[in-house]
Amino acid sequence: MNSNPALPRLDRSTVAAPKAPIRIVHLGLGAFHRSHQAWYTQHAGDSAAWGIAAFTGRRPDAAEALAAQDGLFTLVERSDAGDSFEVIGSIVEAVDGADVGRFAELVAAPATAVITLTVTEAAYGLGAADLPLLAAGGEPTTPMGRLVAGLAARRDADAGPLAVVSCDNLSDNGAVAREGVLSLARGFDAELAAWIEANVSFVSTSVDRITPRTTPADVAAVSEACGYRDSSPVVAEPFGNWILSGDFPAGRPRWEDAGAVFVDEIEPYENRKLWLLNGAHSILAYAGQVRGHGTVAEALADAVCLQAVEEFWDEAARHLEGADLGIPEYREALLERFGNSRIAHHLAQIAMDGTAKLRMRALPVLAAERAAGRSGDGAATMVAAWIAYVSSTPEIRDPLAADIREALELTPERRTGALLALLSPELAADRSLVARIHGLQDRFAAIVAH
Ligand code: CS2
Repeated sequence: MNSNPALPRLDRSTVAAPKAPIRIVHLGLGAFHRSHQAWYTQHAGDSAAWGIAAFTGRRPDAAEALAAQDGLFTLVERSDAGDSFEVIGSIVEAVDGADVGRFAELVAAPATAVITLTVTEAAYGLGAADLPLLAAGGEPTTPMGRLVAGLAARRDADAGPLAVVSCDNLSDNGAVAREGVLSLARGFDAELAAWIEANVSFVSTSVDRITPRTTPADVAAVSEACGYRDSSPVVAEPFGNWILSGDFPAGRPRWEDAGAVFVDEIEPYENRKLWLLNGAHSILAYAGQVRGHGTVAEALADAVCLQAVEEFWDEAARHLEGADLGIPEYREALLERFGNSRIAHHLAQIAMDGTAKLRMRALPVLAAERAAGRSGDGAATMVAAWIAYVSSTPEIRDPLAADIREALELTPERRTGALLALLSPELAADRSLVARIHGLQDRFAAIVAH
């Protein structure tokens, strides 16, 4: 233990309040939840009243490691100027997501007012796999299935309305969550679906904080600086942003004290974040790896990748009007955030689940540009970079990995059309667009020597 009062300790004496009562249930306990929603909850003025019970998605590991530390972990804010450390105590219970019984019990508790989700873009469409299990009264295995099981328990307990808050990078994520839940509920219990429609508020949010996966070096850095061993620290950039739109019928923490912004009309903010930040990330992830880079900062330092990003931003910016969005300043800030070379944000992490991500990040801009009679080459280049990447990478992690592998068996010309069809059958039917995207792949063919 350190004796320096400026440094935190990994115990609850560090985090002002004792354990808060559980009023938030989270699904998808990972690094981003901990650097974002857990941080905002800790910094809300009424944080003493809002504890989080966080459930993992696929594996128990993260819950076990965190539970062994009483839910506490160190948040390392990493900038060019150095690291700062804070112990976060807002997670008061960390549970294996497979424990659907505990999840349903907490969702059904009258004190629970909010369910937050970080389940990945791809997960919202995968709930149907749980339909037979739900219909037979079994334990669901997908995030949407588990959410529906939890809401069914709340209905049975007559515990009243609450808010479901999606924190995944999808446009109109509240509506997507609503559709994912309702389509599943309708499949086996029409009354449950009606109860959800009447009682559950689906809040849309735009979330932002660059949070790479924790590495052993991060664990060592915390132990060296703070003098204790934390198995589960999280490293994030200093910047954070949270924009929310929707109702909280059973209340919520005062997240605005921590800088969260509540708006009536979320779409312009959402598009700004999804297109400019996440879109650029995807270009860098695919083009950058094809050209031999490993991290965001390295790819950004390559003029070929940077130019592709700037071209896409120019296109996207034409469709980001209507609110005071400060696009030039936003772009400037992004270049600085991406250039933070002390944050090793690995391109391989961003590259995952490309089919789900590109639908949000490239296709709306591509469609809007083409509808305006322009080429859409900036957005098409993102798709071309993805095709170049999947064509040259042996192991693709994607919900449509099997279809991607099948398309890769085709001749290069037909392959482009088949891969584009996985993103949008409509765009794939446009033969001139397919030809154009095919040609754009050469842009990244040159592998830079390192
Ligand atoms: C990234 C995001 O992995 C990805 O797809 O683009 O996780 C990104 O880092 C966050 O949205 C930043 O807020």
